[in-house]
Amino acid sequence: MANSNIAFSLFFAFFVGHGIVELQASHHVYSHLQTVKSSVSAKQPYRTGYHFQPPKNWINDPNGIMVYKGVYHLFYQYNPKGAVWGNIVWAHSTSKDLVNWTPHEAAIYPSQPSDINGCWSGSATILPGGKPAILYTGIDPLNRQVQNLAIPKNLSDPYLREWIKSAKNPLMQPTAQNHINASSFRDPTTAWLGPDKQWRVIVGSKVNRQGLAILFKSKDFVNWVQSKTPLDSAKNIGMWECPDFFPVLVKGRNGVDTSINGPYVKHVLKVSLDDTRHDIYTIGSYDNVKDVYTPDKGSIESYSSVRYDYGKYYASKTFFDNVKNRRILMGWINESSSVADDIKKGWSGVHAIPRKIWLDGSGKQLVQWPVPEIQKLRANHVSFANKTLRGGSVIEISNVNAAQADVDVSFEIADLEKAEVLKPSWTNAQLLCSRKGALVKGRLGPFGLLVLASDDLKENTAVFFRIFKRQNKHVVLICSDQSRSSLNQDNDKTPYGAFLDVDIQHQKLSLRSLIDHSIVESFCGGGKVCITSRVYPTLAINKAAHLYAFNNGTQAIKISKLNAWSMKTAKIN
Ligand code: DQQ
Repeated sequence: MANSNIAFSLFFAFFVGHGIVELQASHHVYSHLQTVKSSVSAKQPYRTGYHFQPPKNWINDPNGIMVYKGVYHLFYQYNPKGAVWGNIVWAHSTSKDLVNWTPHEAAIYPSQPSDINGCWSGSATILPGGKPAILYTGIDPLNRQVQNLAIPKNLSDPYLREWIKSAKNPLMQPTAQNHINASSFRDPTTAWLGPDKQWRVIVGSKVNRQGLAILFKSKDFVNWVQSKTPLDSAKNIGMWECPDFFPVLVKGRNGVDTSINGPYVKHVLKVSLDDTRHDIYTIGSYDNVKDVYTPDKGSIESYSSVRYDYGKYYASKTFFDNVKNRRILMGWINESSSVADDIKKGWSGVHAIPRKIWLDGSGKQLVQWPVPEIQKLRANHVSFANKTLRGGSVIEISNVNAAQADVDVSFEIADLEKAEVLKPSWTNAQLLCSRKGALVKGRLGPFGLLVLASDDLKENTAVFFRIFKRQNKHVVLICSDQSRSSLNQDNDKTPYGAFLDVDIQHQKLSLRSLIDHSIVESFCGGGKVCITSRVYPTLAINKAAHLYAFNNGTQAIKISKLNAWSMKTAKIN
């Protein structure tokens, strides 16, 4: 069966010393499939044209992303031997534009006792003098999770092809004294400098069901001392994987270096929840003298916290791009297909398009937008404006390659009074999208796009809005309904959804979707809500894929503007 949204953590228990150490991998572990050789045909319909993926095999988290001497570096969790998780190394690709990527040899792979059973996720920090350093999780001979350091062998190589590991590894490890859970201690962040000139880093962890961001401090980046209290924690939420902690400007869209603090920034703590496989975040203030992070009122870590993406998107990471003064977010998009299908196609996992990220004017959420470099792939521009979509209508957007496209559309609603009433119990957006899919008629909506659609519409992924009213306010629901995305029943086709905080009395409703054969990455309300769907059409592939705008509500709505482009194929390894 398909992967479900809830990850099943696997536990291996075995005896070490006097006690039992419980070893945990957050990924599905299929030991017998970890070294099954893959062969991938270039003609496969689900290979992406411009979303990052290696030629074959399994990939997951982006790691250690940075810009060095004008070159962007992407490392990522990779199984060189098969299409399921296992045998994990840090694969490495570089780029001058975040669009086209050149592969290199794996940068970090098991080679010393402190990582002999795997090189798991971690981050890069740029040390004074512009020297990069990588902290990553190693799995040691006892299968304990420990933290290691690697530095470039040759700083004059902009491609940073070779890395040396510290002879002092591991630098942070679970001991009988610190009570750190040896099977839940991983994914160090980019480190930041405090006013006392000491480095700080957090590592994800848990104790029972409490998620933790354990804080360590160091004067020299080698000797690390655990702080008495974690930087943050939350009860009943499970393991915090891949934490990310960074400042954002209160005003403006530029990014700032991770060590910056002051009244003009807020801090963001993102954690990847192993329980739900969602990347959630809080926004708050960070006192770097006392090392206390306080999430703002109403910004709390829970299963229903704000998310970077309400679809398939996990283990993300940001970095500060000091060349263009922006903070960039990169994330992993897992498959929604069965393991048998993944093995058959010989690969698994892709990365989302790098997104610029900044704080919304409300201060309550982040905004994300595809980096502008991606626009260089645009070709065959199709555009129209002021087109009325009557209730029940579907119009084709032709002359674009609908399997590999960038579509940007905005809608206007003439009479908001016609909105249906939102029932008080309708608080779960995803559930509402499941109940009210694209075929369920409403008044104001569903309207939006039908992407990766077959000409008979038997297959399509519907990305659409519905507008409700509650008391005197309007509520906008956005759904990515993949329930009809494929005739193959083995895929996870649960619809995704979120509420969009937008003032539709005064603003148009915008939707941009990056369509790439088996990915629909959507940015709604100018990037306030993102939803990524992973779909596997059987009819709507390559030239047989179509793109439509539709309105299945009773009320007419207007497309105020639509721009669509075919996307050229990027060099993605
Ligand atoms: N993936 C890595 C871990 C991390 C998890 C292992 C998140 O370090 O916690 O491949 O997807």
